Amino acid sequence: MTKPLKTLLAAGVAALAFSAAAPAWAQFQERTIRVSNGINADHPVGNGVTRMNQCLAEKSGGKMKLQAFWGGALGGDLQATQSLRSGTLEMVITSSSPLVGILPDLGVFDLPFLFNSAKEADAVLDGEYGKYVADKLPAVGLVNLAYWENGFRNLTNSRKPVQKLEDLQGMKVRVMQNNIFLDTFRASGANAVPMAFGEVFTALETRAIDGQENPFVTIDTSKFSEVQKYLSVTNHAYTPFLVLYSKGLWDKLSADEQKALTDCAAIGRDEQRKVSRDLSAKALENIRKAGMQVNELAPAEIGRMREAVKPVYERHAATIGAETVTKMQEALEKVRKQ
Ligand code: TF8
Repeated sequence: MTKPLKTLLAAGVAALAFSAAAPAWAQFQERTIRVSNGINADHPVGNGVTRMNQCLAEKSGGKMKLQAFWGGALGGDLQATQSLRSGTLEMVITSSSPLVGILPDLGVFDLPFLFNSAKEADAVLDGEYGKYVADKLPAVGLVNLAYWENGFRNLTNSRKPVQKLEDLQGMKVRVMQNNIFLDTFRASGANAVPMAFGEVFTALETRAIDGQENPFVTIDTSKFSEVQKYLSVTNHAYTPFLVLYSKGLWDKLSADEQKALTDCAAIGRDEQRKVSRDLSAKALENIRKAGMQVNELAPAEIGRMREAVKPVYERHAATIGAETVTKMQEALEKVRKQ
């Protein structure tokens, strides 16, 4: 090959490479996307955000960045979500439960003992049903990028081990600001007190309340073991995290930017769930080491609890939306057959 031809070819290759890369990145602007979190940075959500950030850097040529805020620094779950709706904040990673006032259909995830396993939850949330619920969010000013994991919830308190339904009698248990959780705990005989997550530690410390319920990892990373003595493994509900974007601000993004965010939220999700599940046993160990007394419940006692809260399904079907509940039941049946 002659020298000029070689140079010409090299230039051609470079131009091709440039033309392949440039239009893609040209669709991205320099953006710092603020993400609000109610939990602390050492929660598996931190791993998910880091992974999502790496992915965004690759796809946007370093132009799009997530800037995470932890421990409710930008407000609690509900408050931060309202900021998304008014377009003053880009993102929040929040439990769906405090948002039922915004979209009642989200209450479907709060029904007690709904999912039997993480596998079931993944299949329903990542499948058609998850999309069916997510498709309702733009109408209320929100876009859900993915479902991440908070996890199966368990009960802690400062009074006694909860071994059976009767032990809950009169116990002052904080619940999320959510009518289904409120009803579930009332139906179990507890004195349920709705409260924002940010106030829980102090309320436990001052003994304004006796207990609360959250997944192991959240109990551990929120240091509830410093102010709680007993942990009872109830697995009474599974809460997903929604990875939400402000609809108003979403509409200002290019199609490529939107796609990068959606794709990277799914990649972040896989990492987040993996870490959440790997860490769950470790979190329980930490809780024990911190001096909490842990008890499992006899299957028969869990059965009695399930029975006691069954009417909650009936009572809330209308507020959640009959179709949303029926479709969930169908989705679960399908998953359970597989
Ligand atoms: C709750 C939730 C919260 C999470 C966290 C703020 O009990 O489980 O812990 O939504 O991200 O309020």
